[in-house]
Amino acid sequence: MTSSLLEVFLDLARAEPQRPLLTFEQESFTRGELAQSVTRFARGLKHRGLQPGERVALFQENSAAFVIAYLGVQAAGGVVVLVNTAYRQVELAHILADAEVRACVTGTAGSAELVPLHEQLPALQWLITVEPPALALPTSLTELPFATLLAEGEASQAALSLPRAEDLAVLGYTSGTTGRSKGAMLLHRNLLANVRAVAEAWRWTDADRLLLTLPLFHTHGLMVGLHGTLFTGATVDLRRRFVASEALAALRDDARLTLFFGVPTMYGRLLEETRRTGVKPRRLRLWVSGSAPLSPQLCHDIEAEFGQRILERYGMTETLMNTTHPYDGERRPGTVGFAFPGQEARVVDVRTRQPVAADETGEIEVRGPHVFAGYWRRPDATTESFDLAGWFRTGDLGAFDADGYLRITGRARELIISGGFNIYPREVEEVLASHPSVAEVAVLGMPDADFGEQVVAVVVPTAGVTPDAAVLVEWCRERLASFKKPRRVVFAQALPRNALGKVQKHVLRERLGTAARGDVLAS
Ligand code: MCA
Ligand code: AMP
Repeated sequence: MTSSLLEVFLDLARAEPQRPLLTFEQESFTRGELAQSVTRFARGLKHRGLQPGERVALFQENSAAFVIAYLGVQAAGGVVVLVNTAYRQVELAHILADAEVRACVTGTAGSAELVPLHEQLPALQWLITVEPPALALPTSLTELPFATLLAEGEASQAALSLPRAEDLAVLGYTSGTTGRSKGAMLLHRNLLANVRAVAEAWRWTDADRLLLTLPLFHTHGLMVGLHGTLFTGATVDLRRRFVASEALAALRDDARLTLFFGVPTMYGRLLEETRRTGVKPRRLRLWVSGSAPLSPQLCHDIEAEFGQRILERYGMTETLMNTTHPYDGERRPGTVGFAFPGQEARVVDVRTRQPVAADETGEIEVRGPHVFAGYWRRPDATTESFDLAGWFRTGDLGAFDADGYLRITGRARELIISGGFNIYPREVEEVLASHPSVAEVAVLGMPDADFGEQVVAVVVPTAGVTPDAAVLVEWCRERLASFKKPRRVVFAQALPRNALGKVQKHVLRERLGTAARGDVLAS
């Protein structure tokens, strides 16, 4: 029996090595060429002494090297740690220390962030560089240029064994319900089960070609886009990043493309670009949206302009893809459809934890072979997230309609989703609270036309100090990923609190809704 996606890919490569697989900028790889690079990378790691189960972080933009390293680490028996390239000191130090990564694959910009953190990362031994590092490395860190590692792997005869289904494949960091971000432990069998379900539901075959502009460091781009391609033997046009004009040009010109996956912000920008330029995409077999709610309005506008309806699906780092619109049946806007084949989804009352009737709102729970094995070194958080029957509590609120379509209505946890990136208010609050001019702060998400939601900070200044909003934004940008910085800072004399002293964000939200930019909120 096949135990991993890696195994499926290597089998397909062995069966038909000449078939094209991936293009990225000037590079192109057949299945056989990619498999060969993956094997070399894995042997290089083994030759250097990577042990089974050791963690290797990928802190890198989309590239062919990313794909090679991702599969190569798994082929060497290692565990991949995914890191958003926008992350700065606070996120990086936490994730790389928590995962105790031994190696990190990165480029010039990444090394500039990482090298100053080396004292906080005693387990980090190798920087596997796809470009020259920006700074001289301390003696504790060894540079291994990517090409050197491949050459060492080519010369090495190190034995490789295929991962077992129960082996850990990936740590995907997510903040879950509270506190510091946690590593979701995804096993090889989780990855395989989910990609199988996705391929079946969306009729993905080796005749498909995907335009992939999503970042590979998150679930959507990697575990849907890349995994589906590898699993089905299809092809992918991988881009470094999403640029609406470039994506639209490809969607107009390349008749081989059959699939496009995006977050709603990307669809909003494609629509804007089409309206601005008159350029329309060709018909595709399938357009998919996920990672954040797709408004029915945007869904209808896209259909009016492109002549096709988007299929929406719902997923999470911990569970990969959970539910999807039907491929053939009605793709009902404002809903995320039904559980993928072989998986379950239900809605329960948040107090009794019993399933609720249609049209009643509760917490969404999911169960099945796609659900992760727990949080890395956080048995407490793992226990809290599952019930005894194995249902995983997603922290999302929803309801089934009378026809069984799931509608996501809100979130039980505090989470802002901006352009498909997740932002936990507490992380931004902690950074702002560490600024001397801030006495108290509350961070919340407010509607935004482009990103869906935007980060807004309500700040109570330290007595006698007049803080500068721009300085506070810069303070965040230096410490956190830039997409987490507040788009708006509002000053207040006090924060509304309930009898237990908890900040009442819903009250703030109402006040912010009516306040103009630059207003000082009344307390
Ligand atoms: C970039 N910026 C943002 C965002 N992206 N601000 C708020 N929200 C964002 N999402 C800011 C940057 O910090 C920067 O600010 C400025 O915009 C320009 O940066 P740039 O990188 O050029 O931005 P962009 O190219 O316009 O990016 C927009 C984007 C990108 C293409 C929509 O955000 C993106 O790729 N989103 C996809 C995220 C994704 O893949 N999510 C899936 C997660 P400054 O200049 O001030 O520094 S997986 C998931 O959620 C689950 C499992 C699921 O169901 O899929
Ligand atoms: P993450 O765990 O960081 O990958 O983010 C997962 C979260 O994104 C989910 O828990 C949902 O809140 C949200 N999400 C993903 N897909 C959708 C969707 N189609 N509609 C609404 N929210 C979504």
